[in-house]
Amino acid sequence: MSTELQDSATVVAANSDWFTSAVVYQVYPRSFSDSDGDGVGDIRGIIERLDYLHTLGVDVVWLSPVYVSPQNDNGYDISDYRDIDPLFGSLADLDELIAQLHARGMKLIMDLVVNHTSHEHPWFLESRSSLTNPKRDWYWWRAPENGAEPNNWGAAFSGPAWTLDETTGEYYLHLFSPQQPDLNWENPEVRAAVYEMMNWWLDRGVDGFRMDVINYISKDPALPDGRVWGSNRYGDGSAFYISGPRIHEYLQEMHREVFSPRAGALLTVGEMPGVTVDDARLFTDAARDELTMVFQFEHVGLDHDGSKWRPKALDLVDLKQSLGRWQEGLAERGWNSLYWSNHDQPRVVSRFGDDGAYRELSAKMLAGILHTHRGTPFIYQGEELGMTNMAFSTIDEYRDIEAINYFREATDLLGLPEHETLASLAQHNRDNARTPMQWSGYPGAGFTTGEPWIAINPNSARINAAEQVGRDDSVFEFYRRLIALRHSEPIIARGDFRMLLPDDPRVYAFTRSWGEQELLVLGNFGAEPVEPDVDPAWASAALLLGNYPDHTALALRPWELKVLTQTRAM
Ligand code: TEU
Repeated sequence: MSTELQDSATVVAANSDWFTSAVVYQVYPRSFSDSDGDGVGDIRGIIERLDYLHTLGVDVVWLSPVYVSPQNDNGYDISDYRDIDPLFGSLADLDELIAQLHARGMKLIMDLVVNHTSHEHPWFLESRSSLTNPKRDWYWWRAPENGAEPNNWGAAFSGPAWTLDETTGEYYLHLFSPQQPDLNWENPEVRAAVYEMMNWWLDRGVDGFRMDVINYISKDPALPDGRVWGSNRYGDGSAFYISGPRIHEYLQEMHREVFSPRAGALLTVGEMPGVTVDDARLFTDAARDELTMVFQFEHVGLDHDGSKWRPKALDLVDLKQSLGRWQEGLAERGWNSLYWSNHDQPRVVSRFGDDGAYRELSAKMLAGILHTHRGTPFIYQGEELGMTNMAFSTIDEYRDIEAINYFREATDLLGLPEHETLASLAQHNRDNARTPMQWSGYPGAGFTTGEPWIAINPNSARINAAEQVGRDDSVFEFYRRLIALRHSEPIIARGDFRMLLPDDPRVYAFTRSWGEQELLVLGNFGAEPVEPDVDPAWASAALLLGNYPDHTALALRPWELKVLTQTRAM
């Protein structure tokens, strides 16, 4: 391990606003690295790859769920919060992962899934057993309304948000699948049990949490019908559970009970679909003692029409308008997270870039744009290699409950032709992100020696870590440079942000400023050369970072990124 890198990570961790200059890397364990040849990634596999992450330079690892789970939603359905699924290893492996990360100056944040549990969690088994069980009220149970569901809400993974349980003749609420019953946070015993479990993990040495759909935990107890959009079968209940009535109270309570004794050192990231800028400011204003930052979803909702299964082309003007508003909204108070990718989103180079002829250039341009915004950047495994979407040709190749349920619903219930349904799944399905990490060009991609749980992208022969680490102009080395810049340049971590050219459909342009220093960031979102309409005085500025080997004043070549720097006379 290079001491230079370790020192920079240690310095980062010593300050209370350390997260402003930190970069987080998300590991989706199932697809990261398989140490025992069963075709599924595991914790020992992650441990074997820590030098890779250290070389990249990331400060924090976010680990998607490794808890005991029937794996209906790949671990986002937990049946034991205090143990590791044997598929991934053991608690001893996790302890070693923590120790090995800490030894390299990195932190670990665990995925916390407490809006719901698995239907196999003992809490739910007890709750469903009788109307009078002491844990009955730990979940949302309601008697049938006129012999049917208590309200019209639909579930995220198709069908209604309610399932009838024969044991007691009542329905339980599940915003995702029937295997993911929602916990009732109105009940103080539920909250206490969750806080106790969180403290147990922090005592074990983890450094914080990425908190799954945490803005769904407070629901309007009246559970009113939701609006039915277009020709949808079900109502949209989100108005009654997104950032619901008691959400800030719950998070402040969690802060008191769990975070406050170690607040400055922890990283707490709330995943919050549908969160508004104004709410995000409240959630992340340090003075309010709630969370460090939130994941918002606005910018990843711009390239489809309501449903993610109805893709449309991204309009760059919309992207700038959206991200620019978040930059502005959290400039004075609060803090942004920055991401293009995660385990629920398509691969960014296939989505907003060009995964053909310009794959490397566009992957670097997208990375450069994101990482020079103000906020904490998140990298999803394989993004640093410019990994692409996967072309699945039949439904049998899919593994994701969301895609499989949608396919069944569309073909069986709605009668859509299979080829049309497969076509609508292609762009935004979550398995795009979940094909195995491409470590090498060998069979198994260096991910496994066995049969992988999901197909490996055939382009692993060409796109892989072994080919990129150490090759100066690779996507990997570009990410490495971006991370180092965030560590060394306060202007990138904390400088003011100002969006330029809001109406330009092809150029993404903004400035950052910090004292006398100013940066101009320019990105060409296309293959046509373009002359950006910015102050010509920038033509003489120095190039801090670019994705072409040479520098040609202000004109932008296909998918070109330039980060220019100059010092202003004050
Ligand atoms: O995702 C919540 C979420 O709202 C989405 O990103 C979700 O994948 C999308 O609505 C589906 O179209 C979180 C997790 O990240 C996801 O993997 C889980 O499936 C989900 O919660 C349930 O725990």
